[in-house]
Amino acid sequence: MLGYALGVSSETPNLPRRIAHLDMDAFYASVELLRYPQLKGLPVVIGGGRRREDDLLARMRAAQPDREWTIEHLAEIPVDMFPRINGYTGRGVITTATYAARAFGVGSAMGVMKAAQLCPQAILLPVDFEQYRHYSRRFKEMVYDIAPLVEDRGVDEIYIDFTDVPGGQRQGGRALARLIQKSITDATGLTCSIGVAPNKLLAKMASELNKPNGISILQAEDLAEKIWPLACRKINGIGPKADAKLQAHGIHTIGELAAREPQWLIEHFGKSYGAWLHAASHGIDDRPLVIESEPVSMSRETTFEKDLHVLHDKAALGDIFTRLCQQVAADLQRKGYVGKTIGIKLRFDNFQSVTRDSTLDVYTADAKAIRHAAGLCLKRVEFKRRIRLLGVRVGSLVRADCDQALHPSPLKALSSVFSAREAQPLKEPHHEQADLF
Ligand code: TTP
Ligand code: MG
Ligand code: MG
Repeated sequence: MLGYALGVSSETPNLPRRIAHLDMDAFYASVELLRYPQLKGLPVVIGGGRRREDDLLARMRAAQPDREWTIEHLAEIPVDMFPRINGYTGRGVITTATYAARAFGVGSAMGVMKAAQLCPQAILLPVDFEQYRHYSRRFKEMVYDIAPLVEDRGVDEIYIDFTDVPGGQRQGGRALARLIQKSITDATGLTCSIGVAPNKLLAKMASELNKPNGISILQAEDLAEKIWPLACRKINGIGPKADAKLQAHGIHTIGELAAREPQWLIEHFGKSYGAWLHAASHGIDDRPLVIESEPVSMSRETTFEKDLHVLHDKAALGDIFTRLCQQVAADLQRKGYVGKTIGIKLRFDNFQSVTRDSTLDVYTADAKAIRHAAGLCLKRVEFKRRIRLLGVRVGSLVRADCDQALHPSPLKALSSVFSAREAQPLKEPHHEQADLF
């Protein structure tokens, strides 16, 4: 993984800096509702233990033994079969709650038993970190594809530099924020809230102003109206201790903090923290985005309107395959990346998926080189069924202008882009078929 911090990330100095903060809504709970859509709108809390998928299904099999209950039937489990929080006795803590549960005062970091007192009818689901990580990756990928300068802030939030992205300045960033929200919802079924502001500090506050599924646009001149009435704790960096001390001095809101002389703040809170409190309360923050993880891969895929046959539809498949390679190459070139792991993905009509990849000796963003390497990968697949989906991926990305990409080691430079590592042998060779597209 590459890591470097960009300075002030705008490359065009005359465009005002626009930074977005995106945070997923009730993240763990919303992911759970994707598999249990029948719980939408109900108070649900997540916590109390690790997931044991089969518990619920086992209950269903016992309750209704005359029909099949598998992982595909999760959405059909009746609501009253779900465990309620009121039977819970333990020291577990809630990770999050749906907005319906929050209406009862239930929230993150609360003991499950305390939550049970506030909202005994709430449904209690265990955590499934693997699933949350999966959706975390998915939503971040959607954003990278639209706006590549992203600072990862953990499982459900990121900062995004809107400054130079098309639409990033329009209506203060609202147009781009809408597009990102829609792309994430279309791809995952999840909603998020986005704040767009001149810097990270204000963007983070803005993203909370309109939750869930909201967009807040903040300009420097909105400070007095929208930020100063908020409690000091809303500033990311004012913790409970500092807040208690501020309160003791009669400072409750950010506006009251902003009204204090910087010298007074320095005397009471120290040189560095005092000066920072003053700057923060005036909405000043020029921290750059820390781009910790560059996109590691770019891909294009397509699901066919009808499943295609490797022989009967070979011309169509060949055309689509070439076009996907051209699209990925264009994406790489547009975003300034080159990669050297070329992969393919296929999904068959029974929904079984296969992937194959191979690593080139040199980095590339060239459509023909990608097509060639991807074609070799295809030869390693057995085609026993019709194809439903085809995808091409380029991974191991680096920036096209970095040393690695520009100056491959002399030995490796001798070998051509086309010397893709030899395909692993097939159990049953199907070369003729694969050669067809
Ligand atoms: P948050 O973004 O703080 O909360 P949220 O996404 O659940 O709700 P909101 O709509 O207000 O953003 O945290 C993201 C996830 O991190 C959350 O779904 C569960 C987990 N988490 C914990 O496990 N413990 C905690 O104390 C908090 C705050 C979050
Ligand atoms: Mg969240
Ligand atoms: Mg969050």
